[in-house]
Amino acid sequence: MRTQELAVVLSTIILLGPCVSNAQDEAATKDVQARADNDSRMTWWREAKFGMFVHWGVYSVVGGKYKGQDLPNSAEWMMARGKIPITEYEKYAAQFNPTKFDANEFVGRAKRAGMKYLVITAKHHDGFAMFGSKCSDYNVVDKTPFGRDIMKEIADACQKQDIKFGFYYSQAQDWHHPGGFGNSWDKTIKRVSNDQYVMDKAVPEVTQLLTEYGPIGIFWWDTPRKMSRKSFDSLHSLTRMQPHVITNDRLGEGCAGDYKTFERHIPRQVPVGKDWEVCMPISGSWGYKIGDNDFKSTTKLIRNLIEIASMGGNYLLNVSPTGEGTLLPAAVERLESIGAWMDINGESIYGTQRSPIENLQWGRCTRKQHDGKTLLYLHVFHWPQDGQLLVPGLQNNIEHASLLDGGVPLQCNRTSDGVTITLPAKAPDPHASVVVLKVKGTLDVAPNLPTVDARGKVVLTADKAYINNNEGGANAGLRMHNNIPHIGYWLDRNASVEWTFRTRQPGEYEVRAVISVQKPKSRFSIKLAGQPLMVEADSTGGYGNYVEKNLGMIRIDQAGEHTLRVKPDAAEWNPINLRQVELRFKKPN
Ligand code: H79
Repeated sequence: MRTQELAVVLSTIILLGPCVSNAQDEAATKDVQARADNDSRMTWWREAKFGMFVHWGVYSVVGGKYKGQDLPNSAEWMMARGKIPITEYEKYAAQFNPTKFDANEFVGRAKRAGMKYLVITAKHHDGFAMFGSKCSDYNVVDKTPFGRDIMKEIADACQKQDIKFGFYYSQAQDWHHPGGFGNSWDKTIKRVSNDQYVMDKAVPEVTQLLTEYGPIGIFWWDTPRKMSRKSFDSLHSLTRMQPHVITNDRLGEGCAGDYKTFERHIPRQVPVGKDWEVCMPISGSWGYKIGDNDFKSTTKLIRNLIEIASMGGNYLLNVSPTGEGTLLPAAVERLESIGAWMDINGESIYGTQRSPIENLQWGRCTRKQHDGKTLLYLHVFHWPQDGQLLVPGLQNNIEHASLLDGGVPLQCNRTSDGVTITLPAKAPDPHASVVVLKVKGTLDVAPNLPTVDARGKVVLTADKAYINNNEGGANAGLRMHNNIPHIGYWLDRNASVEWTFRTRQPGEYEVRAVISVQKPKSRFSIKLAGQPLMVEADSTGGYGNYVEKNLGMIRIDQAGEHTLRVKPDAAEWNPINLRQVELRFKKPN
């Protein structure tokens, strides 16, 4: 390798972190500089907490209706759901004329709602570019009567209003290009390779988006597919053009990006020590869909934001402009109401961290460290009838307690159960009322991690597992059988499952699992601190037949936090159902 090439590879590893091979990945993780880069890149994002997602495209013209008929599911998928031929779908572009669109007004709505960033569909799976693409005339400037570069207008408006700006880009699926993934219905396509598509369209478009639209805060890839290594690498290296751009985890398999993406749902378990974001439509569909009245209530939206913040994540809330370029009143009203709540209570969201105080009966808690003190924001959803609010398990001295709205001081008492705060009779806010506690020192509450007990045992149950699974759909998920949770429907051999736990006892542990296997056998690995334990499990006689199995021994070198991961062996995987993994201490090292 020539020195110049080596330099490029090295700088790629340092700037982009963990998307290369495993060995390089680990090298990058060890690299303090790389971590510092990630931290400096992520600072604004961690502070921001709340962003606007926008799905807008030519599907918005007909609001998901094809030949006057409703199609099921999200409107931006209508081309696939309706098996609409390319030539027919192109006609929507000819009708796209959102004359009521005003970028400044639009961005202003995000700003007033308290959102700090905006991510918009530059190109969705349908392949239509919402910007003046230079490599394909299938774009808003060349193919619509509107003829304006919408991405440019929104990018500029964001810059002006101090909103961080990001692109959504469907890099693998493209139902219009003959080399894009996903279009199986239009038989008139004369296929070319996917590499060809990436080279001819995705790479030039992404390059353009990263060079002609000012500073880009986020590049939001979607739906990774099996593209070639070469294509993957060429797309991956592009984000280097803007070293501060943050990426999500959906460029391709094994590419963690800067943060994890959860779609539509708030996860029950979140990864420890990683950044993550929940994206969710404000109604049922991502793209504007006629008749979609499935708007979440303002209370629900505010509580979602709080719940996500209390677990350490960001909330990317999607809105759906119509073919006219405006939002429905139902969306506008909700954004306004969220904004009104944020004006008063934003301090309890922005820049907060995951709170170790979990499983509260009355609501959620977020946390901030400040000047050697801890601020706890207690978000009360269910106002106590007796006026007594218990923060269970909190053992610190409280310096000050007050309502965030208006600053009314509150009395609080420490008891053996925790801290009890005396509240006024009536909740100040119908959605969530915030009590601020100023606590001396750092918190005396440990986060709720499973821990190896005095007998040397820890049981990691399915409901406590964090499931690595980007896309929902036909992947591993939490299910129930006989009222016992298991990870099942594990069709995706790239999906893995992990638990972070704690131990004070280094040593050799026996690994046991409660599983069921349908097919003759299945192979997977148990990985903890670098040394995988390969497991071959024979059929247990069906998915309904669970057995407890001894899977072998594994070594833990030091006390502290560890992550155990169960990962399919790609070559010999057959879906298993997994109820739990158990570790039993056998002997010291
Ligand atoms: O852009 C939004 C979705 O269109 C996109 N990601 C978010 C942010 C997305 N693409 N694929 N998926 C999400 C997951 C796949 C869902 C599917 Fe289906 C289930 C594809 C086919 C069945 C839902 C139902 C979508 C179309 C029909």
